[in-house]
Amino acid sequence: MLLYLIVYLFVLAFFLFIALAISPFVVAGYALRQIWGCGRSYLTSFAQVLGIPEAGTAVKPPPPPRQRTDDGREPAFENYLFGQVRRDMIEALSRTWARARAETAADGRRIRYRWLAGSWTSEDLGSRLFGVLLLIGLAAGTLAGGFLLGVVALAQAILVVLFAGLGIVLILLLRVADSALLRVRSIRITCTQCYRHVPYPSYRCPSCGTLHRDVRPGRYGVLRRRCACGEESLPTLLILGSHQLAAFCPYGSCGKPLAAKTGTAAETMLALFGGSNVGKTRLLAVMVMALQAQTTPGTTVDFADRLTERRWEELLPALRGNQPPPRTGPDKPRACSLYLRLGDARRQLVHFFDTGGERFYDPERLAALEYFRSARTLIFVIDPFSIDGVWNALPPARRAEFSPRPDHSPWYIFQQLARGAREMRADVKQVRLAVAISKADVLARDELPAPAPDSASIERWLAEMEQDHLVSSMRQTFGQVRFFHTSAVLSDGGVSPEINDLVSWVLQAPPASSSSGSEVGR
Ligand SMILES: Nc1nc2c(ncn2[C@@H]2O[C@H](COP(=O)(O)OP(=O)(O)OP(=O)(O)O)[C@@H](O)[C@H]2O)c(=O)[nH]1
Ligand SMILES: [Mg+2]
Ligand SMILES: [Zn+2]
Ligand SMILES: [Zn+2]
Repeated sequence: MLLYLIVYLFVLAFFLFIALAISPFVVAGYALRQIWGCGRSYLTSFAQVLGIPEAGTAVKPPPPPRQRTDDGREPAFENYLFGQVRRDMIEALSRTWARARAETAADGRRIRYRWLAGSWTSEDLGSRLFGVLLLIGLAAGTLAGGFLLGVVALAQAILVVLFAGLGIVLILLLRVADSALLRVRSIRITCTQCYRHVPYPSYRCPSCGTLHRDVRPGRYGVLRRRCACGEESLPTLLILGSHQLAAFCPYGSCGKPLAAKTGTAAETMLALFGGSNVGKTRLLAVMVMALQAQTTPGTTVDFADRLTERRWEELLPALRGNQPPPRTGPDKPRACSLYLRLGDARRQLVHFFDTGGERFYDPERLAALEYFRSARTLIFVIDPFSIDGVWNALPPARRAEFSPRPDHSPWYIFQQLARGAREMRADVKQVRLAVAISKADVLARDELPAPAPDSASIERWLAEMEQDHLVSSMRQTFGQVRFFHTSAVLSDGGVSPEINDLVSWVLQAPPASSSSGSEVGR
């Protein structure tokens, strides 16, 4: 009897020992299975979110707006790192969570059904205990799996943040490099319609024509951005080639086209002023002709936009036939813009501003000509017939030919502008003034009082014509003043030499060599 008891106890101890010895393995084994399950859920969820293996399961990015919205969203897809990655991660984690929860609940149910259902009698005790071990394994595995998933997700998030940080650094570097390059090349873009400084042009998508207000690197892309139409990816900076796209003024109230290839050349603004009918438009036209006729090797002259080209085509017949050009309207003018490369000098974009003379009679309307804020050189055109000494020397019978005589004196116009310029800018002394006494050919032909062609003689002549107050006011107001006596009619189809001097001086270019008249004005 005692022997039986001893054997029984011994066997019991043995089985208990075995059970105790294997139970950690059972728990660990089941826990590992659960961890593996969690990992698999995570991987499949992530693959699904990215559209693997079936594209249909991917998380679609929200469609970008087709126009820029009021809150500043651009019609472009967000860069993956700055939008979609966050959505993908959140979606993958929530899908993993749902999947793991469902699988764990099913496993728990299966264990309870298979091993724990029914009574806890002594002969079922082994399987009941086994079921309990499995449940412990499931719980431990779920905890460990959850913890590991948390660690992985955190690592992933940190990686994304790191990459996004790297992206942001790259974005900043690119922007700085682009701005620095513009600065080094003295490129400052100005709208030729609203005259405001353009920090960066807006561009239209070449495929769908949608306007991208601000293409610079950012959340829509670092080097390029994808337009909302999906058809086109646009470069994000001038250094990356955005100058090949059609550029527009970024101000909502303007939005007019900018010159082609804006941002590739330094810009010079030249503004003409003077009363009506004094010869501003004609002078501007012959200046362009003089530029076109330059034969210095390497010189190129190109119209910078369609509008300038069209206006030139309209003006050309009147010029060639020495007919009066159409009166310039009183509206705020849009610049005539030319790309110039003069000899081996750097290519530059020159904007000429010419407005109808009556605009200068009224200080308020003059103040709207904000290009005087940024123009470095002004050209003041004086009609010699507005000077009494010349007009009175003209035989009365011939006066009708030159009527209407300008109704405002050069002094009046100059005072309007000088006051306006002083109000508009602090650095008037930095501004250079070219004074052009126009219609030199008429004075010569009619043997009227006329100056010798050099600047000093013209200045003296103006003093003789009782304009000394005008001359000294010019000298006091502006940093540099130079006088020209110009004829803006073509002789033998060519421009007269003093126009070349004027052009060289206003563009601060070396004296030009030009071809014979026959090539002019093409
Ligand atoms: N003979 C001669 N005529 C000139 C010269 N310059 C201008 N004209 C004539 O003067 C008139 C006025 O010239 P525009 O160039 O239209 O004058 P504007 O200053 O632009 O005039 P608005 O646009 O009305 O302000 C036209 O009949 C021109 O042909 C010149 O150098 N010689
Ligand atoms: Mg005009
Ligand atoms: Zn503008
Ligand atoms: Zn597009």
